[in-house]
Amino acid sequence: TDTEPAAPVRETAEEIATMEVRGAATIASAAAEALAEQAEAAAASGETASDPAAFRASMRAAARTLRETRPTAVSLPNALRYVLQRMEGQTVDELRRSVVDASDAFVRQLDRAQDDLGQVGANRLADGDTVMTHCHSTDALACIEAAVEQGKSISAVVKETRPRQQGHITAEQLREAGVPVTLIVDSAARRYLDEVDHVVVGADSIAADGGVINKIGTSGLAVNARERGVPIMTAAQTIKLHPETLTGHTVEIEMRSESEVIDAESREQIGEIAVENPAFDVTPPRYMDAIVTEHGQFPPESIVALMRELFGEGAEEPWAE
Ligand code: RUB
Repeated sequence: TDTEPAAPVRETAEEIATMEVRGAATIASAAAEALAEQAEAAAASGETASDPAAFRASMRAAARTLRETRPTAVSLPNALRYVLQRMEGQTVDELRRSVVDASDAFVRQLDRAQDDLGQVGANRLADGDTVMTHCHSTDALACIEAAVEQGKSISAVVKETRPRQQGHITAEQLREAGVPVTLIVDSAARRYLDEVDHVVVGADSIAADGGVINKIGTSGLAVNARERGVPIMTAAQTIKLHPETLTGHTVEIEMRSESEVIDAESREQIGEIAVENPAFDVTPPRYMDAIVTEHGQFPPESIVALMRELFGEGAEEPWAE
């Protein structure tokens, strides 16, 4: 059909769904880039090339395809909203230009925000500190890498992060940044908290009450860190702020396949059991010391003011049919 998204959009959607492209910020920039590719393809093909309404419809359809890939990281709909709200023009060429420009601006802004929040997060870390990480977050890594660039010597205890082992990516990138890394299984985290000065995690979404939605296991880590007196920060640029939570909506937690938890043979042998695989959890604001953004650091309870300022006009869905 004429609203079937172009091949690059379908490929990006597939890569997000299969987690070849993963992490909230990376998903957001891939989605924005896919919309630019859709605009180029639609401006060059068939009915959409000469019909502004058909072009707009094809952009909305592409955004819906991208939106449906994974539910939890709000950076994805925030990216789609950013680009589609800036789509304007009378002709297809004007529309195409506006989408490509908005996509470029979004990706530039994302990179700049990550650099800026890295500086803020780095100021929380002192020379000689050991940090503990969970999952793989480019925003969290930006803080640690900025601290290293400031000349601070930082070591890391990296949780492997079952079931997908994103900790391996974190371990490799920290090693490349010159940070000595100790990799541990998730269940060893509490034992190692005694040797740690800060816990640094990322976020997929931040709710209006300051709740931090991040990789499953973050909330347990936060509770343990509090009990041990270790400060925990979440590094999250403001595209992680979830506008719908301003009006009482909750953040959907993605449930992934049981095959990530147990192989078919073991499951068969155990017999009739249930297996569940939630990909994210919610850390209540009282267990989080600071949310580090490109606008500075905030106590979780005060993040709602920033959310109102940046997303106050609400969460419209410009991709709706
Ligand atoms: C990734 C994850 C990351 C956040 C933040 O989960 O929980 O901590 O997305 O990442 P998954 P970033 O691997 O399931 O996508 O700071 O890079 O946006």
